[in-house]
Amino acid sequence: MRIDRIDIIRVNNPFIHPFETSFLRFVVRDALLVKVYSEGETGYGECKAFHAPLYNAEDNGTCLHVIKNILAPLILGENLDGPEDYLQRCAFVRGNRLAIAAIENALWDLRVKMTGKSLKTLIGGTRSEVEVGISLGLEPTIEVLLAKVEQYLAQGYHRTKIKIKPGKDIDIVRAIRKQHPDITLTVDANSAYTLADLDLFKAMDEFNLSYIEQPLGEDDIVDHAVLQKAIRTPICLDESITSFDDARKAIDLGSAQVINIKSSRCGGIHESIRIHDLCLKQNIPVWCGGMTETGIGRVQNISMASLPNFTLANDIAPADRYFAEDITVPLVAITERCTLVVPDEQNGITYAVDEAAIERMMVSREILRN
Ligand code: OSB
Ligand code: MG
Repeated sequence: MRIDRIDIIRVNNPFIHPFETSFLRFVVRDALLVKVYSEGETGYGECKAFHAPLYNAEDNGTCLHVIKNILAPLILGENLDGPEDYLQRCAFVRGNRLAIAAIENALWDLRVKMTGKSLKTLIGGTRSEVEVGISLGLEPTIEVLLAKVEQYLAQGYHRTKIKIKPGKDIDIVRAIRKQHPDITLTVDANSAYTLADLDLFKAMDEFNLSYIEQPLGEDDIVDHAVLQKAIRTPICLDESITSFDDARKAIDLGSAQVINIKSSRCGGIHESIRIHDLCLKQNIPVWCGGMTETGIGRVQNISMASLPNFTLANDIAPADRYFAEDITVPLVAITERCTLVVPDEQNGITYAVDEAAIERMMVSREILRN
């Protein structure tokens, strides 16, 4: 595939209801999309960074720079074999995996267009449907959060995950468990704690959580291993896993019993498949995490989660969970079983990008040619 042009499109999409995590209360999704043009076809990828470096070290500003000035020049005007060839060309780049993944994801989309095969088929997915869990943000009161828990349980969500932060943690878990003794319940701290909070996590063992997601430092696997040895509840790593090697080391150290795979955080679909395969071999179940992405990232996540070891419910929200508008046709929607159907050749499901919706949400567009 000859790479003729790359557009970097910045869009803003307001949240219907603010989504609050330990690091930020989101009111608008500020996102970068990458559109790669090749031989009359186009492929889209989404960069999952935020407006500021709050989740990991990258943000939309750094990603825009890295994509425009470092990564795009490596492939513009070049004859590329595909995502793997691109990854080899950018192997010298340290970190910046959200930026790397944005183009990589677009190249997978191009391969889908050029081969006529679904992403599921190209990566060896085996599931026809994937289960969806809900990720609930922090709310002003426990009562408001309990009402949200009820609302999504009524819709059949397969797992309830709640965001926690210091001071808003064990009381919330206790209140939810009191009302719902048997639901699949997890918490996500987004790195808000340290080993000084060991007693808090020991106390959480009582509540039979399926896992505690990323309690400690965003780049840590050593303290997580100490914590995991001290508690019964499995730890799930999110932020800390940015590569196959991270996953290998974390598993060897005993830092986690579950891994959340986000293809963006790990530098793309190719690296995520390697992590998936490693986890399958090592009996570490995985699930697909979300970044409140637009439909472009959401649809790729569905295909990713069709791999066999994605045995836990995924954070792949339907479009209307966060937004009044999204940028795919059709919009991503859950079935009555609270699953998402994986696009493949048999079911004939495909998602097109809604260019008009992108135009409406667009803040800026950079056009790159060689
Ligand atoms: O840690 O999983 C996370 C959203 C933004 C950034 C980080 C995370 C999240 C979520 C929501 O938990 C996942 C989603 O529904 O997209
Ligand atoms: Mg998380």
